[in-house]
Amino acid sequence: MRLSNYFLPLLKETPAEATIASHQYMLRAGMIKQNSAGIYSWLPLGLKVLRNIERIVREEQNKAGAVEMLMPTIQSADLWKETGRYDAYGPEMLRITDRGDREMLYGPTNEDMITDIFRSYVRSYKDLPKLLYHIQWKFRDERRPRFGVMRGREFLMKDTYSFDIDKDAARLSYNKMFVAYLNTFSRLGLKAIPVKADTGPIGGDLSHEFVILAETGESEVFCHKDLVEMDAPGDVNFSDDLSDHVEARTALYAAADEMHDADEFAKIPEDKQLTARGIEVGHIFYFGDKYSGPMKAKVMGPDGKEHVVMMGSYGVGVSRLVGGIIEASHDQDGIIWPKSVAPFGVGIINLKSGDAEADAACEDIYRQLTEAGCDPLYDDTSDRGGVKFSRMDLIGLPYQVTIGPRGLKNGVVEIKSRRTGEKQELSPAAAIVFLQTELGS
Ligand code: 5CA
Repeated sequence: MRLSNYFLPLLKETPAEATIASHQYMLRAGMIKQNSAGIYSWLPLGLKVLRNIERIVREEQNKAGAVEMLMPTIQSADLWKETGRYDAYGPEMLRITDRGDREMLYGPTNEDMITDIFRSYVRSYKDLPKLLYHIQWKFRDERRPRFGVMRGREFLMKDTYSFDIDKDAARLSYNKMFVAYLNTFSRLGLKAIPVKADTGPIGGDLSHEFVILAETGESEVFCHKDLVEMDAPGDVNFSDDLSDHVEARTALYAAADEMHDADEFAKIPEDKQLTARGIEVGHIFYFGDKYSGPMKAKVMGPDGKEHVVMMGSYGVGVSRLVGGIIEASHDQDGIIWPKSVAPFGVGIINLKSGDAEADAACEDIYRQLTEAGCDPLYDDTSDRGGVKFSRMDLIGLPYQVTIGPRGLKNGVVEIKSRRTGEKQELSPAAAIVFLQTELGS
């Protein structure tokens, strides 16, 4: 992409309403624009990151055996009346009436609807287990939308729903999602800790939140320090019993503030006690027959009898993750994207636009990096070098290649790593090989 052709509306000043780094940088880097409280347009740079996160979340869901579909944003109130949630949900639900005076709502979540879909088609235990998911916009009329996309009113969520014949089988589905979440967050460059959590309006008696540690997090977490050091399981066979991976983590104390038990926490050796702020990026629930019971979602079991299916649901805050990743990875100059989600792989800085030799060298590298799959953003504008450098630092691409007449005279260009600040001079050909290797493309 040529910057001259792109739409990157940067802000010079930090907007007063933004109090945390991710919100400030997302506005300044032209990633989002607020349209009304907690409702944002995703500008091109922001959308690229959102789509990259979505892709990784999707790939890990598919690996775990979940099947993608898409449910609508607008739902009929009827299903929610069947489960009793229409009244229970409260003012967070945006209620709408259509022209025929029918009660509708903008979905804050989809348990009721997916249970209806399931009961319409599935009749036998032979079709279980089933894991279905979608990635869809949700609306919650939050009392205090804040911190940009972290607590929005309209936000993008990946929500998966599991259906099993009994509680033991449902636990296996829960474990699959538990492991898939650890792998997902690790690919996003995050250390996410599973902590025991309250189930709120989703319900059920078993639930874990996945939190990333950040000073600006909205929840307080208490946990064993070893949890922070544990690597994600990585390559596993999802048809295996994954309980070892889950138990290795749940054996260590970890709780969000509303589930915290000070006496249990005190039993951890003092040097291993960690109290920190965290951002909830995922939340998984087992709630058995809470929805399948009242909605009569039943299948025929191997015993020839009807069984109410046992269910769970599993959410990832896809749009919240954009902010969460920035909270975990930035410095005073701007964002530092992990390679896996960066909006572009590398920025090309032409130090002397208009100079025939510099222009030709930039065009050449731009073409070769594009062909090599490095997704370059070429700053071909006539701005000063200093402006170009600080712009690239702000938007946080993993690498910058700087090309100017002086280097070209010596046959070199300069590559800078945004994360380490390390610079090296290489021939243009070596620079392309280096970037292609680093960016894994
Ligand atoms: N149906 C269940 C799981 S599928 C559910 O809705 N769970 S949830 O309420 O915990 O939401 C799932 C995830 O969505 C949360 O972990 C969080 O990362 C994200 N999320 C929730 N509310 C917001 C919000 N107002 N703004 C941005 N992200 C949110």
